[in-house]
Amino acid sequence: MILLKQKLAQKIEEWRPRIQNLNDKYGDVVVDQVKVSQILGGMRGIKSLITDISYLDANEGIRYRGYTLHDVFEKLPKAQGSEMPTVEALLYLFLTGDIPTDEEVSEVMDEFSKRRILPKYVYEVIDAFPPNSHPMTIFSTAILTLSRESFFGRKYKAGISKKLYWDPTYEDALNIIAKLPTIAAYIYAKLYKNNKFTPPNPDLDMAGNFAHMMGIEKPYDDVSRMHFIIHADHESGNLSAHAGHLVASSLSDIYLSISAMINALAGPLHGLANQEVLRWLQALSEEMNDEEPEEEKIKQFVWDTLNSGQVIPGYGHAVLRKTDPRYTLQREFSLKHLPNDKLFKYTSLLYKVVPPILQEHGKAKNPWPNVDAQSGVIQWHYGVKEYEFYTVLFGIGRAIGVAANIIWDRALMFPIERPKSITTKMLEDMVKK
Ligand code: CMX
Repeated sequence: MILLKQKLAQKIEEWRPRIQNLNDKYGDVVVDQVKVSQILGGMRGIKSLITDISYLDANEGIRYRGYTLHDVFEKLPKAQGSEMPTVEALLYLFLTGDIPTDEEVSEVMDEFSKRRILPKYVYEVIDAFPPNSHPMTIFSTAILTLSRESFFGRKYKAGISKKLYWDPTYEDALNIIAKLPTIAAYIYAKLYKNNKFTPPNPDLDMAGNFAHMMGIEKPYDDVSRMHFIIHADHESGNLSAHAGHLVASSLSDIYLSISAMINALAGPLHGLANQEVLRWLQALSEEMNDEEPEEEKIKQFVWDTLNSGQVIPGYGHAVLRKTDPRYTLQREFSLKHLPNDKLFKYTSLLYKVVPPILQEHGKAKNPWPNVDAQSGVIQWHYGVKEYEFYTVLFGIGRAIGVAANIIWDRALMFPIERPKSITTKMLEDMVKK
């Protein structure tokens, strides 16, 4: 057993009595009240989920295991010859709450290397898709196809104690995370590169290997590390994480759960916003005749979008009330590596003009940019211009957090999720009282 799994097993044993104690002694303590507006408003803000892997503060942004994103990038061990930490180090942090040593990271890298091979039928399923299919549909299906490999599924059928559910789930989780970059790079090659697929290199870390399979030179390996790390988790209530958690709560295997998570991410109000940002930026750039951005013309374009009843993609958030630190990190990277990129200049000017316009427009509770306002511009700069593919990249990152959460859900033996619904008439009667 590798150090990561040993430490995880030990942490699980330490954690279980805390949950047991809360349940046994304080099960009737009221934590939150629910307003009518929250029932009608997508359950916004109701405190009803638990995770120790990340926490989102409306003003500060996301923390992973108590660390801000800046801390995460500073403290996690870096990939060899790289500015960025490895995804393997992040997974270690997610599962154990501890910053790993180089040796601990290298063990996880070896594990990923061993688990990376894709069965032939997955390539065949991807090949069977018609060429105009959306990459997120192919991605979700390819993951789903792997359900037949589930170790948890086999153990469950054979009969396994509930206390041990987390163990085969951990095996499934590492198996699927290790395979995602190969699935994604193969989809990219099939859809956009005439099937010219570069096979994986077993010596590279997960994100470095993804850059290698995409056939893109440095610093795209660091772009990939940064991208997967910042997208990895955003609490349990965000749509994709919640979808993954919900499906897994029925003891569906991790392939079924991660595929569901990918489907949730594929909507334009969530992960697909990164594709929408690029589509919108292209329309903006065309309107400007591809010239240097001009403030007044950009303002007009933003107003035209709003006046036609559309949202400004990449702006606003259900929880955040300040600029998303994931946006800031990518902006800092862009200022260092692509300051003269034309689309980056558009993005920078939008950062100046959009928030005051959204404030004047008066609807969005948060006028500031989110992660999606900047991620696609970096991909475009390094040659990934097929923007329909961008949400697949988000999906690889988000799978790391969702899988880690599912392992812990099983370790803490959380039950099947089942909130209560009521009828409109019941709600009307309640407010009359
Ligand atoms: N442009 C225009 N209007 C916006 C807006 C934006 N960027 N963001 C919010 N609004 C509008 C909403 O559509 C809503 O209008 P209605 O009252 O007519 O329905 C109103 O402002 C209030 O919305 P809110 O409470 O501020 O935001 P929500 O929690 O309902 O929604 C989000 C959050 C992200 C869906 C929304 O801000 C949005 O649509 N943004 C653009 C899409 C986007 O960037 N999504 C990615 C988010 C990050 C991610 O998950 O990847």
